Order: sequence, then C-alpha cells, then structure tokens
Amino acid sequence: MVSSSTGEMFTMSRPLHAFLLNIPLLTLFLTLTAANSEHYNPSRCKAIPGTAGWPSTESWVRLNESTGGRLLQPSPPGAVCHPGRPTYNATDCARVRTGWFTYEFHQADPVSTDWNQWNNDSCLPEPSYPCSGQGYPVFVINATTAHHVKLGVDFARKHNVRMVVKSSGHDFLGRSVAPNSLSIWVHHIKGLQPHGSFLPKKCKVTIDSTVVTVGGGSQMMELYSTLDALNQTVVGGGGKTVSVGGYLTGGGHGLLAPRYGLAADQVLEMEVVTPTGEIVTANECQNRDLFWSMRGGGGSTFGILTSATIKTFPSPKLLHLELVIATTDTKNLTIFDMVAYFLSQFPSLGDQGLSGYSFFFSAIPNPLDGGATTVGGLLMSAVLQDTSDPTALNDLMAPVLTHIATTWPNQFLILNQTTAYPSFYAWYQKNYDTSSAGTNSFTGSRLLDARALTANLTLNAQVFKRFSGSGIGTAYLISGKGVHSAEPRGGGNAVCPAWRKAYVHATFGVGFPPLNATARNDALDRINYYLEPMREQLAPGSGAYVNEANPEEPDWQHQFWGNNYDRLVRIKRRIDPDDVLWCSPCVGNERWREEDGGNQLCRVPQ
Ligand SMILES: Cc1cc2nc3c(=O)[nH]c(=O)nc-3n(C[C@H](O)[C@H](O)[C@H](O)COP(=O)(O)OP(=O)(O)OC[C@H]3O[C@@H](n4cnc5c(N)ncnc54)[C@H](O)[C@@H]3O)c2cc1C
Ligand SMILES: *[C@@H]1O[C@H](CO)[C@@H](O)[C@H](O)[C@H]1NC(C)=O
Ligand SMILES: *[C@@H]1O[C@H](CO)[C@@H](O)[C@H](O)[C@H]1NC(C)=O
Ligand SMILES: *[C@@H]1O[C@H](CO)[C@@H](O)[C@H](O)[C@H]1NC(C)=O
Ligand SMILES: *[C@@H]1O[C@H](CO)[C@@H](O)[C@H](O)[C@H]1NC(C)=O
Ligand SMILES: *[C@@H]1O[C@H](CO)[C@@H](O)[C@H](O)[C@H]1NC(C)=O
Ligand SMILES: *[C@@H]1O[C@H](CO)[C@@H](O)[C@H](O)[C@H]1NC(C)=O
Ligand SMILES: *[C@@H]1O[C@H](CO)[C@@H](O)[C@H](O)[C@H]1NC(C)=O
Ligand SMILES: *[C@@H]1O[C@H](CO)[C@@H](O)[C@H](O)[C@H]1NC(C)=O
Ligand SMILES: CC(=O)N[C@H]1CO[C@H](CO)[C@@H](O)[C@@H]1O
Repeated sequence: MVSSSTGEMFTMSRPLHAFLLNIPLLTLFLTLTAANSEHYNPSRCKAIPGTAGWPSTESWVRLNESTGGRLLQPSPPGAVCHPGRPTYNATDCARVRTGWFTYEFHQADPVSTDWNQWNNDSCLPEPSYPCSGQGYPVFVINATTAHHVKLGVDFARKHNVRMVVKSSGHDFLGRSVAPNSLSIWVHHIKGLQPHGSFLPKKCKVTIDSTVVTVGGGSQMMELYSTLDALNQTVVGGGGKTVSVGGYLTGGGHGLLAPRYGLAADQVLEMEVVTPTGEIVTANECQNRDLFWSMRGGGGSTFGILTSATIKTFPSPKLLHLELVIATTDTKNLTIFDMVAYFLSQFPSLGDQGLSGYSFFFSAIPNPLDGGATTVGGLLMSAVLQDTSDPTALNDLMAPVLTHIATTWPNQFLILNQTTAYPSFYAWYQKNYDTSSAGTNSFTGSRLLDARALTANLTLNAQVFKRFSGSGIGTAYLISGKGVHSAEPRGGGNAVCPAWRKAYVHATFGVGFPPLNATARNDALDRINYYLEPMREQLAPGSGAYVNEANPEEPDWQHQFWGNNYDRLVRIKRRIDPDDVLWCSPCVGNERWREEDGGNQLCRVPQ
C-alpha cells in the first residue's frame, strides 16, 4: 500500500507527529562590538554596575524590602558547571545540562532564556567555555502581583536602570533579557478564572461570550487543561510553556485562528502596569490607545501585562491528518513544483476549514527508515474541526492528492494517516510542539496571502526551494477567514495588517555554534538570503510575524506593524516618555542604541 518510485517500502519507525513538530525552530542576534567602558556617560546612558550612576546597595535593599523579599540576584544557571564559580556543583551541573534543551528548564529559571546568544553565550553549562555571566540581568523581581511589578518599574525609572520583562524566556528576538538590567519576572503572576459573560470595567454593555481571566505569566498548557474541564478552549499556540505575555502582545497564531481570529483579537480587557508606574485597566471603554497597542504592538513596549481577559470557545472535536509527500529522488527539481502546487491549495483548503503546519525540504534524513536514506518533499500535520468522519478529510484532500499523483506519476510517495480526537485538548496532548531549546539560533518570517501562494507557481517553486535551504522551510496554515474578518473590541488592534490577508506564516530557523561572531553573522546573512525572494518577489507588500521573525529584519518597523507603526510610536511616546521599557526590535526604540558590545544602552546623539 505504501511504495515509492524507487520501490522502497517505508515503515513508520516512530510516531509521525513527533517528527512533524520536532523541527529545530530557532533564532537571533546582537551586534556586539569591542567592549570599552571608558565611554560610559551617565547623562546619556542607563546606569551600569560599578559606576556612580548605579543604585546604592541600600537602594536595592529597600527595593527588596518593599517587595517583601522578592528581589533575586541570581547566578547564571550554567555556573554550576564551572569549577571556578562559587555555585559549582557537579550534581546540579548534570541536571542543568539535561534540562538545558527543554523549554521547562529556561522558563523556571529567573534569568535564563531559550536561545543562548541572547545571554551572550556567557555561561553555557560546559566547563570548557567561559562563564562571565555578562549578558544576564543583575537583579530580578520575582513578581506575583501587579504591585510588585509597579515597584520594579518605579525603581528602574527613578534610578535610570535598564529594565526588561521575562515570562517564559522563549522569545526568538531576545527581548526578554539584557545585560546590566533589572528584570521583572512575571512567570509567577498566575490565576485563571473563567466567566460565563463579561462586563469590561467602566463599560455599560456586557459581552455575551464565555471568557477567561488569566495572570500575565499564564501559559498555554494551563489554559488548555483548565478550560478543557469546561469543554472550552482558546485560540492558543503550539508550545506548552508559551506565555500569554509575549504571545498576546505579539499577535498569537494557532490552529483555531483561521476560524476565530488571532489570539490578540480575542482580548477583551487587560490589566497593565504602565512605564510611569500606574496599574490601569485597558479595554474598549478606558485607556483605549493602550488597549489597542498592547494587542499586537509587541511585548515589553507599552506596559507590563499582569492580567488579560480573553474569549473562550467550545472545544471542537478534530480530525487530524498526518501527511507525507516525499521522494528519495532528492535531486529532482519537481519536488518544489509539487510543493508550490500544494501550498497554492492552502487558501482554498483553509476556506474549507483546514488548518495546520506544513514543512518542506529538499533533503532530510528519511523519518520513515531512521535516516538510512534522504527524502525531499513535504510533511503536514493538519486538522479539520467539528467532525469525526474521515470522509470529510478525504473529500477535501482527494483532488489535491490526485492532482499530485497524476501530474508527477510515480514520483512521490503519498502517505497519510487520519485520527479523530474528541476535543482540542485531546489532540494537543499528543501533538503539542515537541521542539527543543538551549541552542544558538535565529528565525525568519514572511506572511503569505492568496495572491502570493497562487499567482506564479514557477516563481514559487524557486522561492520555496531557496527558503528550504535552511534545512526545513515551514508554511503554517494558521491564518484565514477568521483573521481576515476579525473585529477586535474597541475598533481594532495593532497586529500587523498583513495578517488580515494572509493564509500562511512561513518561517524557519538557522542554528550556529556559540562564541563565534563569524558564525553568528553568517547565520543572519543566511536568514536574509532565504527570506529575500519572499520579501522582494513573492510577497513584497506583506509583512512578518514579529514573534517568530528575524531580529534584524530590514525595515522591521513596517514589516512587523505596517501602517500601524506611526500611531504605535505616538502612543509609545505618550505612555513611556522616558523609555523605561526598551527592547529591540520594538516600537519607538530608535532614540536609544546598545553600545560597548551591548553592555550599555545609550541615547542616540541628536
Ligand atoms: C516552543 C514554541 C512554540 C511556539 N508556538 C507558537 C505558536 O503556536 N503561535 C505563536 O503565535 N507563537 C508561538 N511561539 C512564539 C511565541 O509567541 C513567542 O516566543 C513569544 O514571544 C513568547 O512569549 P513569552 O511571554 O512566553 O516569552 P518571553 O520570552 O518571556 O517574552 C517575550 C516578549 O514578551 C515580553 N513579555 C513577556 N511577558 C510580558 C508581560 N506580562 N507584559 C509585557 N510584556 C511581556 C517580553 O519582555 C518579551 O519582549 C512559540 C515559541 C516557542 C518557543
Ligand atoms: C531579599 O530579601 C530576602 C528575604 O529577606 C532574602 O532572602 C534575599 O536574599 C534578598 N535578596 C537580595 C538580592 O539580597
Ligand atoms: C550539590 O547539589 C546537590 C543537589 O542539589 C546537593 O544535594 C548537594 O548538597 C550539593 N553539594 C554541595 C557540595 O553543595
Ligand atoms: C518565585 O516566586 C514563586 C512564587 O512565590 C516561588 O514559588 C518561587 O520559588 C520563587 N522563585 C525563586 C527563584 O525565588
Ligand atoms: C463536557 O462534555 C462532556 C461530553 O459531551 C459532557 O459529558 C460533560 O458534561 C461536559 N462538561 C461540561 C462542564 O459541560
Ligand atoms: C523526476 O522524476 C520523475 C519520476 O521519476 C521523472 O519522470 C522525471 O524525469 C524526473 N525529472 C528530472 C528533472 O529528473
Ligand atoms: C513567473 O515566474 C517566472 C520565474 O521567475 C518568470 O520567468 C515568469 O515570467 C513569471 N510568469 C509570469 C506570468 O509572470
Ligand atoms: C567560526 O565560524 C566560521 C563560519 O562558520 C568558521 O569558518 C570558523 O571555523 C569558526 N571558528 C571557530 C574557531 O570555530
Ligand atoms: C559578549 O561577549 C563578547 C565576547 O564573547 C564580549 O566582547 C562582549 O562585551 C559581551 N557583551 C556583553 C553584553 O556582555
Ligand atoms: C485524507 C486522505 O488523504 N485520505 C486518504 C489516505 O489514504 C487512503 C489510502 O490509504 C485513501 O483512501 C484516503 O483517501
């Protein structure tokens, strides 16, 4: 039943879903030039330790007391592996080395982040590498309440200390960590309260929808599992530990987005600590500009989210399709003609209710024979909602698969498997994102609309071939009708306007070795090389998804926010006149730049 033109029999050596989502998806950069602290200028730069501008020990002690002892001064987590360091401990080191490749490890640590370059590779859990700890925050407030956050924000503003916000530390762009900073760690701001309907504060009209109010550090798995007990779910992401803090503020895509809109479109109210230290409610009736910008304008820019109220939906039953269309004839250029054709069907398949994740490649170790051969082609993990009847999927896919079989006879092995799940959560528990962390990597992104996917398949074959040069290109079918027609409360939100036409978020990762500036710069060059034809030929007027993008995306202001950018900057200037929140690439950050190898954050001279 399963055969290819090469006559090989493929046997499933491991669950397909694990392979499908086990892709190295990764990120980032910092233009680091030679260090030279002599250029420190207190009036122009944020304070750094060891200089007169840095707050006194007494000030830090008082901050600690005011938070009830929640101020931490953490060691870099990798320091337990370095014999010279006070925290050296071989037992702990073994634990850290194992945990390093998991998201769970980094989210649970006060300062660690998933992609090593954002901590400047400055203390990897490997004794042969250096461990300076430079690159990590100096102090952390382990916040559990909005008031703790406020105390940190007021302190950073008053003392001219660089400040960052960390939740899970998953950020592909390095926005949740910075050297010589005070970090507001929101991971432990939890809470999860479902409601049958919702009256936003100071509004007169009750919103007739099931909703859930969650803490700013809440994570996908907590939402899914708690809501499942009510037969509900949310528009959420694939990673178990992704937190609402970065996800909702960046946009938030997921399998249910093509039906209901992006995650940011579901937000009805936010509690926010503003850069001036006020704890405010933002919704369609008050602080409307803040409400608009916090839904898509990016994390750690307009304020710190301490709670969000978002719409929930009945959890749909799902039919899951796992599909492989591949060949061992990896030199055959028709692979990308097939890929271009398959992706050209996404607008139509999406309009008929399909959503999911596809991966294409010219040559990867064959997952079906344990890597003995290589294959080129594509894989897809997709779902159809509200049905358990496999014929619904067969009817949808048959014309597409028949077209491939007849256009490229005997070339591609087509292998599919359909599974029915009673709820979103039942599906999720088997099909969550199983990728791993703890490496050095950058990502790239492009949003593709129907025209880009269908206009010229000759062009698309070339462009997708180049895009997959990273190893595996991905095309997530996670936008569509629901995103195009979404009506976010309050008359709109700040997500990149390109989402409102897109069907596909195309993304990929490029890894590189640590402590090698050449390799890091090469990785960034490669990201640009793979993305260039998508930007310039396939989808020039479109944009990129900020949360899974190239941190050095040219013209990032407009690629991430389109014509919302100017309004976002005006709001940023009003809400954060002193730039208490600063990150890169983030709205309105143009007045400051990193200097001295990234050690200092300084005003750009006028
Ligand atoms: C395994 C994995 C799977 C993913 N799957 C998806 C997916 O399916 N869909 C999708 O859209 N994205 C997905 N992403 C990308 C994800 O949206 C981003 O990585 C996002 O930035 C994570 O947010 P975080 O709060 O968990 O991470 P963090 O790194 O802690 O924070 C990210 C950014 O948000 C800021 N931030 C965090 N919390 C707050 C807060 N409370 N208030 C203000 N700012 C805050 C940080 O300062 C930083 O700028 C995935 C990422 C990973 C690693
Ligand atoms: C803050 O106070 C707590 C409790 O008093 C203490 O355990 C902790 O070490 C202090 N933090 C710092 C950074 O000194
Ligand atoms: C090393 O860590 C282990 C486990 O955390 C602990 O039990 C042990 O006491 C530590 N050893 C030293 C010398 O601190
Ligand atoms: C942070 O606070 C949470 C909640 O109080 C606590 O469980 C956790 O142990 C704290 N983490 C650290 C590193 O102090
Ligand atoms: C959830 O759905 C199941 C199966 O239909 C039903 O038995 C159960 O009562 C529902 N639970 C709630 C809280 O509605
Ligand atoms: C690709 O493979 C097909 C089927 O094996 C074959 O007919 C075709 O000639 C090949 N094309 C090239 C360019 O090798
Ligand atoms: C399609 O793209 C190819 C490759 O770039 C180009 O040669 C061709 O002219 C394009 N066709 C049309 C109709 O634009
Ligand atoms: C650093 O990376 C470059 C480019 O990838 C490579 O050529 C070089 O050998 C690497 N240097 C070291 C010391 O590993
Ligand atoms: C990062 O590390 C490099 C050396 O690897 C150093 O030159 C630079 O100053 C460091 N930057 C920060 C911010 O620590
Ligand atoms: C959804 C889909 O493509 N289903 C096909 C899977 O493969 C069988 C044959 O093994 C076909 O009958 C289905 O139509």
